[in-house]
Amino acid sequence: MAERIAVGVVGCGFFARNHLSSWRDLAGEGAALAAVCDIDPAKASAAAEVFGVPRWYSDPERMLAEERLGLVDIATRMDTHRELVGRAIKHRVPAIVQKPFGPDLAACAAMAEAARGAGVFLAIHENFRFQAPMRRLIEVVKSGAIGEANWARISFRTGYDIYKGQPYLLTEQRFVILDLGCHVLDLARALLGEVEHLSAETQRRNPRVRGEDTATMLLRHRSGAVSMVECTYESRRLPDTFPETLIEIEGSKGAVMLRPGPVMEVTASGTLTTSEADAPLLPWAERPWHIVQESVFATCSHMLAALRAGRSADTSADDNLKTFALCEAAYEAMATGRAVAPRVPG
Ligand code: NAD
Ligand code: 89V
Repeated sequence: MAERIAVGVVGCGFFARNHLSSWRDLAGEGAALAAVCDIDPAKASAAAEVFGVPRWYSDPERMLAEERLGLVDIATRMDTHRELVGRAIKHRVPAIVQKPFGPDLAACAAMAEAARGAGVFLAIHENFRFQAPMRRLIEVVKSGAIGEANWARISFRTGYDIYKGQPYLLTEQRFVILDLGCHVLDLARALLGEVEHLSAETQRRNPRVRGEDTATMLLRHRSGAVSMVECTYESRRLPDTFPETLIEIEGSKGAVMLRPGPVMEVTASGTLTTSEADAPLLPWAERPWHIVQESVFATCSHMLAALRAGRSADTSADDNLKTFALCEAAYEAMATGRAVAPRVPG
C-alpha cells in the first residue's frame, strides 16, 4: 500500500464533486480525503457528508493550520487562486489549482514564482490532455506513426447550456479564451509543441453573455507546424458533440483524426485504422460529462504520482504559464489585429 497522503479540497461548488469523487476513488493509491472547505458552510458540510470526509471548514487558513495535509486541491474560481495558493505556500502544502490558473498572466507568474522560490509543488488541474482519447492521440503522435506532425485543427464547438451549471460565465469580461481556450491551446502545445506566434479573431454571438463566446486562432509552432485552434459555446450544429474536442492532425507520413463518438482514425503506411476512443464511464459519472469526469480522475492520479515521485506535474505551474501566455497572446492578437508571439514570464 502506497504511503497515505492527506488531501484537503477547497471549494465545494459545481465542479468539485468530480474532484471529491476522484480523490475518494484514489484511496487505493494512498489518497485520503481529510477535510473539505468552502466559505459557504452549507456547501462544505454537505460535501463532507456526501463524501464521508471527516472534517469540514469555512476558513481555508484554519484548515491549512489545523490539518496535516500532504496536498491541497483548490477547486475554486480563478479570482480566488492567488490568495489560496499564497496560503498553501505559506503552510508549505503542495497544491493543485483548477484552470484557468489565474485571471491574468501577472497573477499566474506571481503564483508560479512564489512556488518556485519556496520549493513547493504547484500544479494546474488542466485536464484536457489527460482525457482518455487525448492520451491515446498524444501517444500516436509521439510514436512517429504519422511522421512529423505538421498541420492540425483542434476544435471544441458546442451549444450545450453550460450557463445552467456555471451561471458566472455569463458575466466574465474575458470569457471563452480563458475558460475553454486554455484547454484547446494546451492541447495544441501537448500535440505540436511550443508556439512561435498566433493570430486570433473573437466573436460574441450570444447577446446574453458579456465577453467573447467564440475564438478562432491560427498558430505557427516552432517546429514549423501550423494549427487552427477553435472554441465556442455558441454553435447550433447537430449532433452537439459536447464535451468532445474534435481533432485532425496531418503528418509527413500519415494522419490521425478524432471524430465524433469519439472515434479515432489513424492513417499510417497508407492504411486507415478506425477504433472507438471513448472514455470509460466511471461509476459516479454521467453522460455527456463522462469524458471530462474520467479526465479529472486521471489528472488527480497523475498529480499524486508526480508528488510521490518528487517531480513536477506535466501541467506544473511553470508549464501552464506557457499555455496562459497563449491565452494572453490571443487577446492581444484580437485587439491589435496582428500575430503575437507569446511572452512567457520567469
Ligand atoms: P462554483 O462557483 O460553483 O464553485 C466555487 C466554490 O468555491 C463556491 O462554492 C464558493 O463558495 C467557493 N469559494 C470561493 N472562494 C472561496 C475561498 N476563498 N475559500 C473556500 N471556498 C471558496 O465554481 P465551479 O463551476 O465549481 O468552478 C470552479 C473552477 O473549476 C473554475 O475555475 C472553473 O473554470 C473550473 N472548472 C473546470 C472544469 C474542467 O473541466 N477542468 C469544468 C468546470 C469548471
Ligand atoms: O473546463 C470547463 O470549464 C468545462 C468543460 C466542459 C469545457 O470542461 O466547462
